[in-house]
Amino acid sequence: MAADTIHHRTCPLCEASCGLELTIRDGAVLRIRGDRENALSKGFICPKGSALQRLHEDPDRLRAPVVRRGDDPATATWEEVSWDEAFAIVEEGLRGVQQRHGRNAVGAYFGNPGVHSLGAVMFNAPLIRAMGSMNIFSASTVDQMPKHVSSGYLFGNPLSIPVPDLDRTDLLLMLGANPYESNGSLCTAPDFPGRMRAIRERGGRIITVDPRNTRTAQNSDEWIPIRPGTDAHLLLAMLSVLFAEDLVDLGAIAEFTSGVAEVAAAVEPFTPERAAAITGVDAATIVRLARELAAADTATVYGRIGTHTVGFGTLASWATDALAICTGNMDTPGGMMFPLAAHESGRGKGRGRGFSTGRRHSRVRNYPEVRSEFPVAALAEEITTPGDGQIRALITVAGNPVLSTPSADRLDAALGELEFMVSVDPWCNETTRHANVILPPPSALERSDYHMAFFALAVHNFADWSGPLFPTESLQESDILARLALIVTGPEAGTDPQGLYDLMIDGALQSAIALPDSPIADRTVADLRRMVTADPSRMAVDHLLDIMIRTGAYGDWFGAVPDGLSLDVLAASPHGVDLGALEPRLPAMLRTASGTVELANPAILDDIARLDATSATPPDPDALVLIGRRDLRSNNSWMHNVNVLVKGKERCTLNIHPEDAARLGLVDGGEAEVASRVGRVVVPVEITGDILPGVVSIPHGWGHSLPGVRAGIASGRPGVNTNVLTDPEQLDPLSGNAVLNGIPVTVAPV
Ligand SMILES: Nc1nc2c(c(=O)[nH]1)N[C@H]1C(S)=C(S)[C@@H](COP(=O)(O)OP(=O)(O)OC[C@H]3O[C@@H](n4cnc5c(=O)[nH]c(N)nc54)[C@H](O)[C@@H]3O)O[C@H]1N2
Ligand SMILES: Nc1nc2c(c(=O)[nH]1)N[C@H]1C(S)=C(S)[C@@H](COP(=O)(O)OP(=O)(O)OC[C@H]3O[C@@H](n4cnc5c(=O)[nH]c(N)nc54)[C@H](O)[C@@H]3O)O[C@H]1N2
Ligand code: SF4
Ligand SMILES: [Mo]
Repeated sequence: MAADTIHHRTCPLCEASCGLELTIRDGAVLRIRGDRENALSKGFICPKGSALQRLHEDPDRLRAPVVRRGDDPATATWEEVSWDEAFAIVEEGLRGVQQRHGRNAVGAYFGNPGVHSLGAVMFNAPLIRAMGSMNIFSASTVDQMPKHVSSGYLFGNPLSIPVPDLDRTDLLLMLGANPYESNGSLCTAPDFPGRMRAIRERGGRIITVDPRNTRTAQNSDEWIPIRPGTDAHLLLAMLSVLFAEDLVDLGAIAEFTSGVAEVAAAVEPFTPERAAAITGVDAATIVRLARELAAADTATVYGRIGTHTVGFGTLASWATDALAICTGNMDTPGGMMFPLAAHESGRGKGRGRGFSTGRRHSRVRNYPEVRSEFPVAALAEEITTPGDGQIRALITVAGNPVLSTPSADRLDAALGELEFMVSVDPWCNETTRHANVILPPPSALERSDYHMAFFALAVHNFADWSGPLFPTESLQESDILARLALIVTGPEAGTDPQGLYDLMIDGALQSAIALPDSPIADRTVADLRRMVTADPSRMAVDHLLDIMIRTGAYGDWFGAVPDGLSLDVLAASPHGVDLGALEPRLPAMLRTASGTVELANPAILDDIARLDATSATPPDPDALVLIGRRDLRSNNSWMHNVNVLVKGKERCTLNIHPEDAARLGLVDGGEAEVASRVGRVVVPVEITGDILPGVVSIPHGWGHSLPGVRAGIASGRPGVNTNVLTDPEQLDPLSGNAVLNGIPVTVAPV
C-alpha cells in the first residue's frame, strides 16, 4: 500500500476561500481538513469544505458531454457523446440561429460558480466578446450589481469595492448579511465568526441590522430589527443626523472628495422620525447609531444581500459607503478598505473615464445595460417576445436561473421554447435539463485554482494557487469556453483553442512590455512567452495567471524585481502567501473623471429624490412580506445532492412569527400556501420568534422536483422554489438588480 500523501488547495465553494488539507490514499481523498498553516484561514473549514470530495465523487456528476434525445424533459434521454461530436452539434445549433436570426438571437447567462472557477473567470469574457450579442445576463443582477453601480459612481470603477477591515476595526455595523451562515460575501474573511469574536474580545462592538434574529445577530452586541426593503431610509437618516449634528469629518480623503454639500442638502428631508415610521427602527436608535459611528475610533459599515436585493439596492449600497466616507472611515485602517490582490496591477493615475450605464437598452422593457448586461429578471420575456433581437438560442455557464431568478417558472417555460440551448455545467438540473447539449467541466479537484475575484475582496492581502489534484480525461473549463468562443465567432476562427490562448498570452505580455516605466520594456514577447509556458504541466489559465502575477503589484517582472511573485513562487507555497494587512489606496485607484471620490453623482441624487417621492405610503400592518435566508450546509441551488449536507431536519420551510401564525391559523410542521402577485407555493411551516412579525422567510435554491432533473439525492428532498414568488417587475432601476427581499405575499393554511 502506498503511503498517504497530503495536498493543499483553496476551497472554491464560497467566497471565504479557506485553505484545505486533503489526505490522499490509493488515489482517492481520504480526509479533508482545514489547513492550519494557511496564512488567511488558519485551519478554518465549514461542513461544505469537506464535501468537496463528495461533489467530485457524485455519481450524478457528468464526466462526458451529453446530448438530449426527446423534447419533453420528463421523458427525454441523455446520450453520452465525444467532445468532437458535442461541439459539432453545438456549432450547428448556435451558428444556425446566428444565420437565421442574427447575433443578438444568441443570448447567454453566467452563474455564480463561474466566479469561483479560474477557467470561467478568464474565458467568460472572450466568449461574450466573440458572441457579439447584446443579450448577456448573469447572476450579478440577482446579487451584487447594486454594489458595482454605487462603486462605479463613487470611485469611477465598478470593481473598486471596499471591504470592512474586520481585523482592526472597533465597530462593525452590518446590514443584511448573515456571515454565520454565508461565510461572508464581498468580504473574503475565512472564519468570519472568529473574526467577529475577536472584535468583541478587543473591546469593539458589532451591530447587526436584519429582519431576522440570525446567528450573526445573536453573536452581535446588538440586533436591530428592520422592515425588509427599507435600509436606504435608515442609512439616509443616519447621514442626515451626521450633517445636522455637525459630525461629518472625512479625514484624509477630504482633499479629493467632492459633492459633500449636495449630499448634505439631499439627505436633509430624511429625518430619523420619518425613517422610524418606515423602517420600524425608532428615531432615538437611528440618532444613536449615527453618533456611535462618528465617535468610534475606527468603524465599518458593511451591507450585503439584504441591503442589495431590494428596490433601492444601489442607493443603500451607496449610503453604506457614504456613511464610512462621512465619518472618516473610508480607506483607512480599521475602516472600509480596498484590497490589493497579487494579480492586480495597483497602478493608476487617479482618474479615468468614470462609470455610466445605458449604452444599450433591453428590447422588451427598455432596461438600460449595466456593465454590458441586462437584468436577468428580463431574460424570460426576451426569449418569448417575438421580433428582431429575440433570443432563440441560449448558452448557460455555471448557472441555474430556473431556481435562482425571479418568476422562475416563467423562465422555465421560456427555455422550453428555444431553438437551441447549450450548458456548460457538471450536472443535469432544473435549468440544464432544457439544454440540447451539456458540456461538463472537470471537478474542482481536477483543475487549477486561484480565487481571483475573491482575493481582490479579502480582508487581508493574500494569494494561493493550486494545480489539479487528479488528472482528467475531460476538457478543462477554459477549453470548453474557448471552443464555444470560436464557434460563435464563425467558421473563419477555426477550432483550435491554442490559437486563442496564444493571442491572449501574447497580448498580455505585449501590454506589460508597453506600460509606461515598464521594468520589462527591453524584453520581447517571444522570450517572455517561453518563460511562462516552460512547465508542460501548466495550462492556459495558469500561463495567463502567471503573467498577471509577475506583472502585478507584487510581481517579479520576469526577474527584474528580485523576490517578486510568480506562479512558481505560489506553487512552492502550499499554504498561500501572506501579502500583508490592507493599505490605503486612494486617490491612486480612482477612475472618476474628476479625480475625486464623487459622493454626489447625479444618478444617486435622482434616486434620493425617488426615495423621497415613494416613501409616502405607510406600511400596512396586516401585510406580510417575504425574504430569503441561507443555511451553512447549503450553497445556492447546487449542493443539495450531497447526503451529508441535506440530511436531517427539513430546511426549505416558511419561517413565520408566532403572532402571525396564530392570526392565520398556521401550525408548526403544517403546510402553508404562500402566494405573491406572480406565483404560489406550498411549503412546510416553521414557527419562530426569531423573525419580525409581518415578515416570512423561505430559502432559495430549492425546488428539485421538476421532471428530468438527474440528481438522485436532491430529487428526494426537493423543497420548493421561492423564486416562483419573486416578481420580475420589481427591480432596482439603477442596477437592474432583482428585488428578492420584501416581496408582498399572502399566507394561508393548506
Ligand atoms: N430568492 C432568492 N433568490 C436568489 C438569492 C436570494 O438570496 N434569494 N440569491 C441570489 C444569488 S446571491 C446568487 S449568486 C444566485 C445564484 O444563481 P445561479 O448562479 O444561477 O445558481 P447556482 O445555484 O449558483 O447554480 C450554479 C450552477 O453551476 C453549476 N456548477 C457548479 N460548479 C461549476 C463549475 O465549476 N463550472 C460550471 N460551469 N458550472 C458549475 C451547478 O451545477 C449549477 O447548475 O441566486 C440568486 N437567487
Ligand atoms: N451556506 C451558504 N453560504 C453562501 C451561500 C449559500 O447559498 N449558502 N451563497 C453565497 C452567495 S452566492 C452569496 S451572494 C452570499 C450572500 O451572503 P449574505 O449577504 O451574508 O447572505 P444571507 O445569509 O442571505 O444574509 C442576508 C441577510 O439579509 C437579511 N435581510 C433580508 N432582507 C433584508 C432587508 O431588507 N434589510 C436588511 N438589513 N436585512 C435583510 C436576511 O434576513 C439575511 O439574514 O452567500 C454566499 N455563501
Ligand atoms: S467557508 Fe466556504 S471556502 Fe471555507 S470551507 Fe466552507 S465552503 Fe469552503
Ligand atoms: Mo451570490
